[in-house]
Amino acid sequence: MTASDFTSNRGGPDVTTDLKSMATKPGDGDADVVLETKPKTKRPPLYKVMLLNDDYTPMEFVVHVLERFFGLNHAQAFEIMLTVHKKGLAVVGVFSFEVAETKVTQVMDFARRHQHPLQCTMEKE
Ligand code: TYC
Repeated sequence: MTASDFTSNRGGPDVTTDLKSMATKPGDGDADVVLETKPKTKRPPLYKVMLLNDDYTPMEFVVHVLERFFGLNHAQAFEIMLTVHKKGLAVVGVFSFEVAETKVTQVMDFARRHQHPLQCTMEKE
C-alpha cells in the first residue's frame, strides 16, 4: 500500500488542506495564519473478492458457496461458477476490506471443512 492509495477520490469533492499565510510584516508570525480545511469525504478503498478454478472442487459446491456467502440466486451463482471454470477466476463481489476479508475466511474455512481445494482471494480494486 502506498500513500497514493488514499489519494484517489473517484471524482468526489476536493479534500486538500490549504495553508494560507497572511502574514504581511515581520513579527506577525502565526497570529494570522489561516487554515482552510475542506470536508474530508474520501471513501475507503474497495476490494475485489475472487474465486479461483481448480480441477477437483465440485461445481455444485461452488454454486452453493456463491449462494451462501455472496447472496447470489441459483442462476447468478451457476453463471459465475461457469465463468471461473472456463476462465480460471472471476470477481464474485466488491467490498470494504473488513467484509472482503470475512468472505475470504468464510469461504476458505468452508472449503477446507469439506476437503475441497477451492481458493478464494481478495485484491485491492
Ligand atoms: N473446475 C471445477 C470442476 O470441473 C469446477 C470449479 C468451478 C472449481 C469454480 C472451482 O472456483 C471453481 N469440477
